[in-house]
Amino acid sequence: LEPAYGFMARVRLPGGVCSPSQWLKLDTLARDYGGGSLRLTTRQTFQFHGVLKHNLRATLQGLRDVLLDTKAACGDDCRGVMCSVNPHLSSLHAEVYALAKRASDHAVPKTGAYKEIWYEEERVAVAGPEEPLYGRTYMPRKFKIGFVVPPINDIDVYAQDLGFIAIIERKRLIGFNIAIGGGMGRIDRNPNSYPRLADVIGFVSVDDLLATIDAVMEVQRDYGDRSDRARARFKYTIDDKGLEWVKAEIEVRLGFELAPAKAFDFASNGDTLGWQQGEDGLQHFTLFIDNGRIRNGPERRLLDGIQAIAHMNAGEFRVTPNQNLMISNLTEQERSQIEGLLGVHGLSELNRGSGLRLNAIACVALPTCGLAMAESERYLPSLITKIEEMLKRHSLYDEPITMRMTGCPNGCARPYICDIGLTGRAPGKYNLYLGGGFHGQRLNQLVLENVGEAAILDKLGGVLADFARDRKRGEHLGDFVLRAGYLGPTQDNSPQARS
Ligand code: SRM
Ligand code: SF4
Repeated sequence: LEPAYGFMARVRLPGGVCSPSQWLKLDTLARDYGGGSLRLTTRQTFQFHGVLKHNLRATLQGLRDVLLDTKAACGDDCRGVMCSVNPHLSSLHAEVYALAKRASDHAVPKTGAYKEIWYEEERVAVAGPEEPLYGRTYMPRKFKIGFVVPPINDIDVYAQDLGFIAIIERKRLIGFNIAIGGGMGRIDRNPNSYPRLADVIGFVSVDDLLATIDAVMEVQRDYGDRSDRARARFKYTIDDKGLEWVKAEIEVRLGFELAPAKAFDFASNGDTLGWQQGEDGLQHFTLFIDNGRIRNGPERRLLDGIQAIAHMNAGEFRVTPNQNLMISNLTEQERSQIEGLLGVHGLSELNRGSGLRLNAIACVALPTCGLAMAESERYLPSLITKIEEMLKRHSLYDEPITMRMTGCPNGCARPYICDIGLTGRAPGKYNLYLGGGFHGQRLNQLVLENVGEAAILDKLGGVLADFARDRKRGEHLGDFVLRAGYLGPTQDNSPQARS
């Protein structure tokens, strides 16, 4: 007799887009095999937790039935490709999304092993190498690609191994600035590991997109450190070899020099909640989902409510990089119907939190993550309730403040690029980081190490009081903290920060 092994299954969903019928299948699989819970992730996809080993095939075959799979959702390969969800620029978003999907299909491993194992299909002989990009050894470690459409840096492009920043001229997509070497993971008290923001190294036209992906991934494939897993991410290859060296190597493989990067501007990295109208007149609704967890609870039946909306078979579902859900491309009539369903299921009030809560995200952590050292998803909402009391006192309740919590320093909720970052050290103990850039352009810095809730609230209480009193008009908390001199010399060990 074997123990009842439970697994996490993560879906591959480029850009976070799925149809209502795909949603209904995901909903059914969550109810049948995932303990009635669907988890939206920070890379715009779904996770099922606690899938028993004997249900894994049925789960993956269920996904196959609606043209979804879990390929490259984990592993040393190109992970889920992210894409901005800006509904105002409907046609541009559609164009960039189509390219993100192409990029994902291009970079996904081609092995037939997945079909043999999970779909029980016969092995098929292939002409030529089975994995032209990955070879026999794949990448040294995971590799993450994302596409962003300014001005909203919702995907946190500076946290990607390879980020593409859409450049729009006269309302046309002309190409992408390339950002390389972002990453969050660090190991506490190990100066050899650090979060790093991606560097923008140039511009490529749309036609050169796939070749650029190949060239950048090949450089990391060939030069990434395979002897030390902790140093195997692309950010370290860049710092070890030098940015100029890596750029030159990419250009050699491309066969041309990259054009200089073009100007662009970001304004935020959060989601705009509620209804928005796209340039094509269609309606889009973004619903706040607390830390991405969708299930039926005593307070509200979230899974049932969204299932009812999916049954309308209208529009499209989009998982946002902030673990929220957008239902997009709706007519006025569909909007009214959805408003009715949101009301019936008590979902409209989800979007009515403080500016802090609506801009907060937490990683899964306990009880399912084997690497967690402290609570995150289950703890952040109650911590926010306590901070909200201070926000009310200082008339900051509606102020958009980005806060991100993780149960360990790996950084799955990208906690090093927000106003208030907390990373778990031990049960009930966290590192507190402040001073990050509101649109993901600057890393925050360590201000308290390995402390409990009382110390966190005490520190934040002082900072928020000063912020309310002394901030400049429109100034974000991270910028204020930096200007007001709360931060000492940078604690960030990356050569980027030291320079
Ligand atoms: Fe992550 C490992 C959850 C986004 C950095 N991450 C894990 C594992 C699989 C734990 C494990 O290896 O045993 C977690 C599963 C927990 C669970 O119970 O479900 C996990 N990561 C998540 C998710 C679900 C967090 C969330 O609450 O949404 C995100 C799923 C993304 C997806 O759909 O693919 C998630 N992880 C990220 C991000 C954010 C991003 O990519 O934008 C990062 C930081 C960016 C980066 O990669 O640098 C991230 N996860 C890590 C790391 C540290 C990597 C490193 O370079 O050191 C690990 C640990 C590892 O790889 O060894 C990790
Ligand atoms: Fe697990 Fe750490 Fe990632 Fe949170 S940050 S999901 S605790 S690996």
